[in-house]
Amino acid sequence: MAVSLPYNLPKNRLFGLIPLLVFVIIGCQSEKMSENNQSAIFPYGNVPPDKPNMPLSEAMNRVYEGSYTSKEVETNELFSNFKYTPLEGLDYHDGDGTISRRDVSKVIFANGKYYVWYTRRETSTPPSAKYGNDTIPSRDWDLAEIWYATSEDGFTWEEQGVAVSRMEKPYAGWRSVSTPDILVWKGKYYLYYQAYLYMPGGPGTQGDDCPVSVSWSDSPDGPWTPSNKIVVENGPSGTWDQYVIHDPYPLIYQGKIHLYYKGEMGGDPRVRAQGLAIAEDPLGSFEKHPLNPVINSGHETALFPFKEGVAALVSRHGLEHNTIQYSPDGVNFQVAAISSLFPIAPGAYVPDAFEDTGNGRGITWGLCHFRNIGLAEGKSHSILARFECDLSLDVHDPEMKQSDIFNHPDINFQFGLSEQQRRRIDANQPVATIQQE
Ligand code: AAL
Repeated sequence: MAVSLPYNLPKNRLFGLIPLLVFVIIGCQSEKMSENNQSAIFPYGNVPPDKPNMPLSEAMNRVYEGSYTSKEVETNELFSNFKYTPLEGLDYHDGDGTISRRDVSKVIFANGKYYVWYTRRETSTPPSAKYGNDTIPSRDWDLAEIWYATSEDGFTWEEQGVAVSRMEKPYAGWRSVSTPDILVWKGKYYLYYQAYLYMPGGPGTQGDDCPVSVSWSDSPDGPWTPSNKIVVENGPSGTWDQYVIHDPYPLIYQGKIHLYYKGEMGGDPRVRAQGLAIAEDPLGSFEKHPLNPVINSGHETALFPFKEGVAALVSRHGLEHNTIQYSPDGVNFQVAAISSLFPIAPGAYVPDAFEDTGNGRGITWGLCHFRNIGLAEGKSHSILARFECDLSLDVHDPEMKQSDIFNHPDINFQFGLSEQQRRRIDANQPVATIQQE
């Protein structure tokens, strides 16, 4: 509002103008305030592509300044829900707990078919943490071997036999070999795995300490030559990965072998995080990244090249469980999406896992496991399944981008209150004392 004052008026007449001036000043201010109010209200419609020129809440600021790859979940290339299909072709002795398959590797395509490697336990009894001995497995992955299966369509799988057997004593892996993952490097195949030595009662009962070893072959069908070498060492005493190096997961990135792994930082319940070790030779030496841990959460973490960086499915544990993360450099990960019903121990089909193109295309399916099946009846074992997702730059599947998933109420009721919780509520105790199991 433009105002011009009558400068040539006598002083006494100026006093008479004061009410007018007050009116004009208030008018100016309220006009200014109403301009601000209008621009301070966030607009209706799709989230504006450009950051609005107005004060934003922290939440709305994150949409623009945060680590999401898109401003809406439906167009976020690193958001997906997950869909599951049972596999055809694998036998489980009617689920009596004497045969178990779990912890698949990445899926690769070779010789016109898909290949996957996994932990396979076939024992005369199901696992028993209490009675584990030379023939009774203490855990589902005790007294196990690494087997493989092939498939033409990824739904029906034919088990081909053992790839890596338990090692001769005293080599690491004589007690059990488990949790493999595959690397293809300069025309040769390398299987990395957890190689268990002796542990009173067997693996898993007093921590789960197992060095990472590797076997190699000229063909995905073997035969596999064990290196009988520990390629990723536990950290020195007092450091975060001093006891546990699990789930070795190799990718080729920036010309080098990037092997991600899970370590356990201690705590009760244990804090899991992911580390990175880099090598130029598949048999080592692997150098741990100085910024380890590079992911602060997760359990069996699947990673894949994405755009110029690396993406990760981070599930099960930690502050950032059930997130999909992205790092532009393979090291500095940030949350790119939050999802639910994550595959457990996913081994994705990662077509460009070893291509090092600098333009990773993402993933659309893989295998995973369901564990503790039959536990209540003393028949504990794991089974493999297939998952689908759309974390690919080349696929656009709107059904995979729905975030509002409706489960049957039975699924929620399965996660009902424990007896202890119910007693607490009935007794109207104001503060919960929940013991970790
Ligand atoms: C898994 C993996 C490792 C653990 C155990 C077997 O799912 O994290 O392999 O040692 O559980």
